[in-house]
Amino acid sequence: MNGAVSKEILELDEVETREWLDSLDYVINRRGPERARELLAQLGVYAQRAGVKIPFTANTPYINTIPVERQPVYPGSREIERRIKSLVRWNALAMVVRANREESGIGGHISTYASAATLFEVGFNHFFRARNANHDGDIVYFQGHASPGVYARAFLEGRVSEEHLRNFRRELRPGGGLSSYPHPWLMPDFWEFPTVSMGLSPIMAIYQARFNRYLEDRGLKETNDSKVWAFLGDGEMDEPESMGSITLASRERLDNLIFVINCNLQRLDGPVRGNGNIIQELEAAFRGAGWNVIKVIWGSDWDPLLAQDREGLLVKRMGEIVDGQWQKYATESGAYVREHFFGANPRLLEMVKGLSDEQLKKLRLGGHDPQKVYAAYHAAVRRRGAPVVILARTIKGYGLGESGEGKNVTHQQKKLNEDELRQFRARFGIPISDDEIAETPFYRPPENSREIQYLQERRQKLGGYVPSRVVAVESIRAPEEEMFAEFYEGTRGREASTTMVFVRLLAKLLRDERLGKLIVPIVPDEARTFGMESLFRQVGIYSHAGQLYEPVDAATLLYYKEAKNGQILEEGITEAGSMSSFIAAGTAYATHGVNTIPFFIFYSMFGLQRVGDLVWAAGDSRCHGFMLGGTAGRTTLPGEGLQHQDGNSHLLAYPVPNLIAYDPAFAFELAVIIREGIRRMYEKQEDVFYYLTLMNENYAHPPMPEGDKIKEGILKGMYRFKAAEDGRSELRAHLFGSGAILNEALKAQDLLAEKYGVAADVWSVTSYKELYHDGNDVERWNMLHPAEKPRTPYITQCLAGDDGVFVAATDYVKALPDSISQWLPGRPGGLISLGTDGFGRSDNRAALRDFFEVDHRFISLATLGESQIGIASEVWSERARERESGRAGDKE
Ligand SMILES: Cc1ncc(C[n+]2csc(CCOP(=O)(O)OP(=O)(O)O)c2C)c(N)n1
Ligand SMILES: [Mg+2]
Repeated sequence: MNGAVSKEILELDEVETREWLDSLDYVINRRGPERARELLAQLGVYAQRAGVKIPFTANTPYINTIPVERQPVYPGSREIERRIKSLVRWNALAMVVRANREESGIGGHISTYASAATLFEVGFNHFFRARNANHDGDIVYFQGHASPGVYARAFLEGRVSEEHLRNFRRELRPGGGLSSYPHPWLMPDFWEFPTVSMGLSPIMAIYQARFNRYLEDRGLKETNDSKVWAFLGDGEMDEPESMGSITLASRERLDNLIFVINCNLQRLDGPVRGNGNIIQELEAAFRGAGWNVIKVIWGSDWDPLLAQDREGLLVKRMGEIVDGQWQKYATESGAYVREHFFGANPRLLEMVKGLSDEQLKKLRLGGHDPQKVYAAYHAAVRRRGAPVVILARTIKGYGLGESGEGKNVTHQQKKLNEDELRQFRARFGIPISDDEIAETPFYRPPENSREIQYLQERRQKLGGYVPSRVVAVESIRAPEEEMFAEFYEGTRGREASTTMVFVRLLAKLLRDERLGKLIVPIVPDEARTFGMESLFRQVGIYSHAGQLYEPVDAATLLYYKEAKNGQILEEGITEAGSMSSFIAAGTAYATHGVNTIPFFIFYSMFGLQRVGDLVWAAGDSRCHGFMLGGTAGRTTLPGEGLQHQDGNSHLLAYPVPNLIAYDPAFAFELAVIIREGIRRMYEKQEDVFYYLTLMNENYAHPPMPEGDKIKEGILKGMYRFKAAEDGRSELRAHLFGSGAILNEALKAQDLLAEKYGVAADVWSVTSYKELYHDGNDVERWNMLHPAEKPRTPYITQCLAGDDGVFVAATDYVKALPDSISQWLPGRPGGLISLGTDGFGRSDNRAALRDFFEVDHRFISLATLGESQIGIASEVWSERARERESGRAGDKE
């Protein structure tokens, strides 16, 4: 009985559904889709009022966004492009297989490019424009693990030799090789952007697209027509950096930005979302964030089936399957797909009854169908008002058949046996004979072949080769010395922090006629912390929209001024985003031929420690510019405590090879360093960048000491700031101080002289890192030139002839001064280092310097202890009293 009723209801449902759909068809045909949309929206409101709960969904059905009828005609020769793509596939595979055959464990990836080939090739043949004299070109971030495909194409283009291919991942071989992944540092004429650390390329691409706008809005460069493409993995989207800034892109209406996410549903270990659906998940997130989403799920083979699917049964079935199951279908036979996918409903089975199992197995996915990919790119470059993300479904290891297609292990697949190679060759029609196959030779058709001619002609039409990194920029002269004169003179007794000095210097640079417009101040919501709010008014905060509101502080002098030609990038609370802007601005000399000079100022603890991998990418990118760690120093920043007090960043600067780090104490040091930085990076075009720490402790800044070696000393890492007054004393000491702690060394100098008759010289150590590298370079040279007169490290030269006690005090960890102790004259290892190892505390400066034992008393104590003269007891008894009263706490 029940069954009969439900059957009736089912029939009724069907009739009703058909009536509604017919009505909708009528509206679409007579009045167009716009009217249909209005009606649907009104229906939604009406239903909600009537108490019908409409579930929120940001998703569209699991089908292509662009319907067949809207596909543009494919402009090229599909047949030749397929041949070219097959050759790229073969050479990419061959380079990895050969590299691993020769050197097991050398690595490389086959399956990522195998899934991305069509996505790349359609771009290369039809979209990616190169930068040349007439056009700024497009900016393309290639998925790092797909590099073999990019190299293989460059081989066909004749830009990379066979020897290079043979030396993939063997860069140190004679003749050179190819770097594993995109690294501008290693291949500066080829790669533009390092992308292999997952998540960095999406965030860098977003801020790059925004920076293009900034250049345009500020009249520095016309970039409007150029697009930023980022090719990303679906697994990669789990990195917080990948999606963390997507609302910036939509808020800023970055319609110059296109993400192409290669949704092969797999990452390294297995499925990205075995029990879910990554494409639908990403669609919802990106649509919710205001992006245009174009899904490219099904290839043309599915079009006739979908055309028959009037009731939406097939679409419904497509939407039911989770990704782990899709992956299973991809590895199974056509019979399995028929039984398990179409078999869910007799009408679906009916739909495919004319297709053989073989045909079912070969139903192509959207990301492997040039027609579908072309349609998506064609739409993407034309969309206005919002960024576009293309979600392209592919199969990981496509074409590898039994040896890896869709398998969980495919990411790691690096070797193929002869049989597997033969199958691959046959599938893609590579003209390599059975005799040769075991050798896995590279294959490039003759220059006059249709393939090579077609490919060259396409690239010519698009302005040249991509990727290619071309530096075509005029160098700029460093600012004149006069500009810095006031800083060389000191503050004449007035107390100021190095942060205040820096802001004054920056304001002055911004006013400079020649350089001012090139300066890009970047700040993650800390401008007031650093006293930079005066710059808001002076140069404005960049906003593409201008200022659409009356600022609450409009009546004040320093109001919050946003402007379309504003200069400051006020990024909000995102050090990662700010660092990405820094990279975009600091590499604009290469990307755009514009010498922008970024000054990125941030809470120093949230710099190298927080976004260290982006700093590494900046180094690899040959980025120029100044990073400024504000509120630096573990004991100089009072009150803030454990999370904020930075005693680490200078140590973290050590490993970044081209990052030059300074911890300046005085205005003149800062000025000398910044001038030299501009000279080296923008006049000499050296590929280095700078990290300077700035403090918030106020003190008077002395004038620069007399002497022609002072500037050189500041830059090389140390100079004698104040010699002992009593040069005749037998008790000699050398106190090294840096940053704000230099003042403690100066106080100790007085204390030691007055109370204990010790004559101590005070040295300002502006950079342990510079000293360390100099020492190492010299040691290495000496090792390699045993027969020649040994060279002497700069620090040893500085201290030549000096003896006595050496004590270093720093607001950073002791490892910094320890790193140079081996080069002290006559006393290898004889340096006593005082530093701030351990977690910070919230208290005032005096208490913190006592707690970390870096103040003038401890500097004196260390000196005297070494000189076998004991005031130790005095300091210690004071300490003991405090301990008893419970103040001093634990000392890590
Ligand atoms: C930050 C970071 N973590 C881990 C890796 C190691 N890794 C390289 S590729 C990969 C999987 C990539 O999966 P997906 O993004 O889906 O790309 P696919 O190869 O599937 O196209 C992993 C984990 C990396 N390169 N970077
Ligand atoms: Mg993947």
